[in-house]
Amino acid sequence: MSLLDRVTLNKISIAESIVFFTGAGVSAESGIPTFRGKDGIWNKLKPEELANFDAFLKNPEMVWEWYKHRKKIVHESQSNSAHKAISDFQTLFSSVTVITQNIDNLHRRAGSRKVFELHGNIERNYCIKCKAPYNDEIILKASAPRCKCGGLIRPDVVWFGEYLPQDQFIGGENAARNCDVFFVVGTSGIVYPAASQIFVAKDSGAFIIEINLEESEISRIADKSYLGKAGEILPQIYEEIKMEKRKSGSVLNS
Ligand code: BV8
Ligand code: ZN
Repeated sequence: MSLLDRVTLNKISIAESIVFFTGAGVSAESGIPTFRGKDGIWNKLKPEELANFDAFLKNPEMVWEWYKHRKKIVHESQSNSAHKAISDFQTLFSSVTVITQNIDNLHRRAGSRKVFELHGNIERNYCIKCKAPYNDEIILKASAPRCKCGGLIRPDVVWFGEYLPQDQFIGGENAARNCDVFFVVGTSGIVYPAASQIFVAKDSGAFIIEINLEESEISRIADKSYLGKAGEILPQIYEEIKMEKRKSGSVLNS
């Protein structure tokens, strides 16, 4: 029983450029907890208390405890079938871009080559004073690791009230402005300015396809919504598009 109706199948098959805009839901099946929703991590902890710079300065040990816990989860996790299907789209289309709000690096680990990380990457750290980069080695040795210059080291993620990395944001926005099909996968769509890129795609005429367990802030502007697990829906969409492109003789390389 095919998942894609004729219109959606055509829209995707003839597309030149595809973008996948992802949130925590795309990594849920890798065992990485989402933020909101019934078992979200932010039900227990308040983001303001942890994912912000003032909280970090006030209590670096507590914030580091949370991030070390999350680093461990990410380190032990694998990319899942949703990340893999997104990577496999690169064999069907010459232009596939991922714009992710996630900090878990799982898209790259699954083979996606063009990834814009709007909220940073938990596998990187830097000194707040001299910006020197640090890998996790020093992090694991201290409750509030410090740089040689004496500055506190922090995770390279974007906290509330902080600007997003300009190069990543502009890269994502350009991709959103110039794509034919824009998938929105596993995001509640409430965090800005990241979520604004969905509206950039919409206003630029892209066909918006949402994949989520439930309705979200984005559902009202989606041209098509698929309710269910990204790890089940995306591989099925990939297979149906691959078949369609094989029929029309336009598969890049499999
Ligand atoms: C900014 C950090 C400019 C790393 C995150 C008051 C004060 C200050 C700022 C604000 C304010 N009010 C509003 C703002 C702006 C604020 C904001 O948008 N707040 C929201 C909460 C209202 N934004 C900011 O502060 C941004 N910066 O504005 O700077 C500025 C500068 C100076 C002064 C003022 C302004 C920075 C935002 C980045 C914050 N950092 N994380 C970390 O520790 O992780 S946010 C956090 O939310 C994550 O990055 C996450 O990616 C992001 C979005 O969440 P989602 O990915 O959507 O995850 P969520 O759990 O919400 O949803 C998961 C979805 O998946 C659900 O819909 C679920 O149904 C679905 N799902 C689950 N399983 C599956 C699934 N779908 C499919 N398959 C499944 N299996
Ligand atoms: Zn330093």
